[in-house]
Amino acid sequence: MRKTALTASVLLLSAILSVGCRSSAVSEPVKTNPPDRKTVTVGFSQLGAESDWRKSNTESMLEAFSAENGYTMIYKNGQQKQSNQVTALRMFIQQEVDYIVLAPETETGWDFVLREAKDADIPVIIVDRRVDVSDESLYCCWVGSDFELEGRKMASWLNQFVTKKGISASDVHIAHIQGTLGSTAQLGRTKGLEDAVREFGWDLVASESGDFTEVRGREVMASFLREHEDINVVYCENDNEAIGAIDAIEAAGRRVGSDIAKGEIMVVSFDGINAQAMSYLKEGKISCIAECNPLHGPRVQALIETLEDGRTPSKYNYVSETLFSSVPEIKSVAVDGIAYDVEIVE
Ligand code: GYE
Repeated sequence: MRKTALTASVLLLSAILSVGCRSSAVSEPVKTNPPDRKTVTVGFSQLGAESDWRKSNTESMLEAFSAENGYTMIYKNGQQKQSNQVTALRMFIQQEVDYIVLAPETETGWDFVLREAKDADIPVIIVDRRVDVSDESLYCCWVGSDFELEGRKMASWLNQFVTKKGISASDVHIAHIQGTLGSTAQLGRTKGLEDAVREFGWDLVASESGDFTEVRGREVMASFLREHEDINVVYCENDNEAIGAIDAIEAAGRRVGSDIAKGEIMVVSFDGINAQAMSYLKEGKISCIAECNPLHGPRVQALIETLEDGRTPSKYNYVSETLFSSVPEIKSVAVDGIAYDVEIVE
């Protein structure tokens, strides 16, 4: 049993968990002054350190949950293994932390350990990717990106691009470097592309996971190039994969860029946090990047502050994001009748 001092928060939690699912777009969090209350202990299970996005995300979390802001953070890096994350969560439960924050690698396999956290009356906040559990009350709330929307925005951009250039759909030969299979970011971005392939009739030449890393991006692209001569677009599910893919394309003696008609291979990707990827974007080596914002520390902090104040946060909290491109002609994309601006980077 947890200490009596936590009874109030236990009652509060039951109230929170009984509230149905709501969703909202989160506005940018405002930095708050250290709250006038006891130090709150947070156990944070990060999935790994596979990409620049992940590194920024971890830094943002560590900065938000500082002693100065009234927190003790216990941080655990799962090293890309779900079993490590499950062990971390069990350790947090044993330590009777006030909150657990979980950035899960893949969506499935969380029911048991989240049930253990619920039985111990510890609220769990999911950040970035989602969990697929049979009982949504096993976690309190989630904050992150709409990955399918990111993919659909990218597909809409690509459709406008090829249409404007007069390239017919059957001449669009796409190589697809996926993220970690079964992660929400992969599932959403892959769905965005595959739906568009069906809708527009593009040629999806090959798909394989690059695990969101530069090394795998390079390997996967090199093998795609050995097997397929006609690739003219590479859809990378993050910037690290794109950097690796560009290396492989150049090592094979091909040029990257948006001039498909002249034999260039066009690279598009996701994130927009890696400095090298942003300079590749300016140089035209990457043609379009769908932004994915990793700075969730203050957002998770705001959710915990809401709970500490005895209020109920929205269950699903989406971050708004843009598209960055070095191709000046496309100024906005439309998904489900909603227009999204493209930020032209020069
Ligand atoms: O896009 C990628 C990272 O889940 C949004 O994971 C995250 C993704 C991000 O490794 O770079």
